[in-house]
Amino acid sequence: MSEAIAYEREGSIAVLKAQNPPVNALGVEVRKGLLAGIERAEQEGAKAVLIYGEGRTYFAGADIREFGKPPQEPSLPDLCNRIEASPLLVVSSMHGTALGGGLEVALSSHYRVAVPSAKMGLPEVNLGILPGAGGTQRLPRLAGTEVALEMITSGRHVSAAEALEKGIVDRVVDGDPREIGLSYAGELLEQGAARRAVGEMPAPEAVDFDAAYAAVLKKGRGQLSPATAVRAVQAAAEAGSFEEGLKRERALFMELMDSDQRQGLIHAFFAERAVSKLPELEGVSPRDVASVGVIGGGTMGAGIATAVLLAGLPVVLIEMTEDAVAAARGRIEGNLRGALKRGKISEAQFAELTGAALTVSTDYTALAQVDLVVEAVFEDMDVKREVFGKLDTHCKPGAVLATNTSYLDVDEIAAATSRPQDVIGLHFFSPAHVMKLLEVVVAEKTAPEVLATGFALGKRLKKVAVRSGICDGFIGNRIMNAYRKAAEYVVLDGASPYQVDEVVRGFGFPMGPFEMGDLAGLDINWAARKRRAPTRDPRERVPRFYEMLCEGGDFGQKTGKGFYIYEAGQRGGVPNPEVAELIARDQAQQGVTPREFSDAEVLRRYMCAMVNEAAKVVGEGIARRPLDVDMVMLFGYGFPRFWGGPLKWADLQGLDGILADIRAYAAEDDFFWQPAPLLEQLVAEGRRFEDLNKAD
Ligand code: T1G
Repeated sequence: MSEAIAYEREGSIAVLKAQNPPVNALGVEVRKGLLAGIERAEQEGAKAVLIYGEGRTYFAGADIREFGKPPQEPSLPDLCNRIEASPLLVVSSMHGTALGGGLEVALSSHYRVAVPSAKMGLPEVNLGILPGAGGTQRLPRLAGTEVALEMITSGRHVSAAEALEKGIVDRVVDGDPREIGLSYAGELLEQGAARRAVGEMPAPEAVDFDAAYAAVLKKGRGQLSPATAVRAVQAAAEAGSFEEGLKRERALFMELMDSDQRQGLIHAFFAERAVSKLPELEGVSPRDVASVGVIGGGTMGAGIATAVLLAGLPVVLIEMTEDAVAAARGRIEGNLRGALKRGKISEAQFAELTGAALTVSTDYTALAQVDLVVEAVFEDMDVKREVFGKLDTHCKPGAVLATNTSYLDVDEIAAATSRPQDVIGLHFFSPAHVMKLLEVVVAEKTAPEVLATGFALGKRLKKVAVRSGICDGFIGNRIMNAYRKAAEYVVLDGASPYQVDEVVRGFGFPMGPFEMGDLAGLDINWAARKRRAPTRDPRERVPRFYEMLCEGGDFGQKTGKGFYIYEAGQRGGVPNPEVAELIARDQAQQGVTPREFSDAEVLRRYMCAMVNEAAKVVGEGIARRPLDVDMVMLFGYGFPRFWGGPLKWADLQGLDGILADIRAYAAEDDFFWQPAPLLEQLVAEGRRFEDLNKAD
């Protein structure tokens, strides 16, 4: 018997206990152990088999780390079929998260019991695949086609109560998984209950699978796995037999397993968990944070305060005037009312969070006891340095002083205090109580435990915290400026901004750069462009149609007009015809002869600019690893998760092709298109960004 599965006998019941921490993933040793356990129980004349997991959970799925490696027997589909075919009564007792192959093992069991806190689901689509061990054939037989389609295409984890109501589990009982499993199996034996093989149940009802496929494909914005999973469930209803359905499931599973999107999504799964693992934080304990101060109650300050309150920490927010105090409290209450409406908090919690947990004041002495402060005032160096001077005066020794600046030099801000070692950048993204990304910006003198405190707060706020060094725009905004420039250059040279937006949406982004500009407010970027103008390199091409639009007072959605025109009550905008005139005037003034751009070339230039700047950010050590950039772009800039991020995408495309294109573009503009030294090095050494992720 393998170590991963322990075999015990409780009377006529053989007990197979999974012991493969942390999540009892169904790796080869677990599979071997389960198969050997079933066979031994049959040989020993047991009457029933109980399968359960030791530790925090029942099987949380196949072992994702085995993907892409040579397959090892027994395969999970074969194991599930073997469990189902056993002449003994097989009972699964579930706790924690019974997911993917884990739920498939339970579905191949003859009876299922779960503790009330258990969650279960088939989330394989989130990894770019589909349930490949019978889940697409057994779940619809047990719960019906519609339920199976919804659970499999969404990857949603359902509660034990919902699973009971849908017939996925037979019983929900509180207690220890082993004990409730044994008593249920014992009861079934006493009743002489028959084996119930889900695979032998009638085929599920057919539905309009083409309509389901089209709807799921549209919702996926280019992700293939959910739509492909519809075809697998369709086979359950239409393949004519369970075995034929399994064959169809297998073929579709292998198709997705060989896809780039599978690689992108698996990369995202592990990268999301790796970003907070930094060598410099090993053995470093964060400072305790039991209360947080926020300076500034505008959209960002109020969003940050809301995120902190929702994480269960009291907030002291400071504003300049009583009117501003009232406005800030209003914004926070508005955010929390939204959470109440979405059922995230109860009425009682709303009262608590807007009551005792929240102090809004003009008096900095109210910050005397807080453990960490986040400054979120106007993006101006003098204003920020003045605030940090006050924080230095009023905050207790050891308090962490954080700035939410999105561009300014954190070292210069820290120098406004007597304790630069306690200063760090915590760059939230708007709306701060919704967006998952948090750039943790390390200044020259930031102490290791202050960095650790930034990451600990990020975890407490359920953010994806990514370490960033200091440069203009840190990781995300710096890269965004590059691909936004590339977008403006193709427009100046002849493409339409609406073609660019459509192409970028087609790639999987929720919005194109010009739509995004209109949403964020064109005046924000205009201010940054004006700030940079005095120090801009004269060799840099500068499209002026953007400025022309802003000079006309058109800032996008907030003024009802920008690159698009927004009618009140209408979702989205329609192209603003004045924009074409501004572009034509800009082309004439700059002596540009416009030309046609194919969608493919528009996308290639956009992505090459993103990858090139990202490679510079990694090469300069601003981002520690390529995966850090990928996570910033996924969680802060809408980069489609199924590509894994710009540098994973680049690896999948082939770096030599990307470098060759950048060099070709440099023939037109060798200032913007300067190949990143890291990209040239990797191509020269025949390596990929992935190799640098592993190096750390
Ligand atoms: N395989 C390998 N490692 C896994 C794993 C898995 N399935 N699930 C988690 N881990 C690791 C994870 O990397 C981390 O490692 C540690 O466990 C704790 O995880 C045929 C083929 C279970 C809800 O998609 O959703 O079955 O970072 O930090 O927040 O149909 O992990 O500590 O080194 O996430 O409490 C389907 C994936 C697989 C579930 C726990 N299953 N896992 O969340 O902890 S495909 C899934 C999760 C499949 C079959 C197909 C979550 C969790 P480390 P964690 P958590």
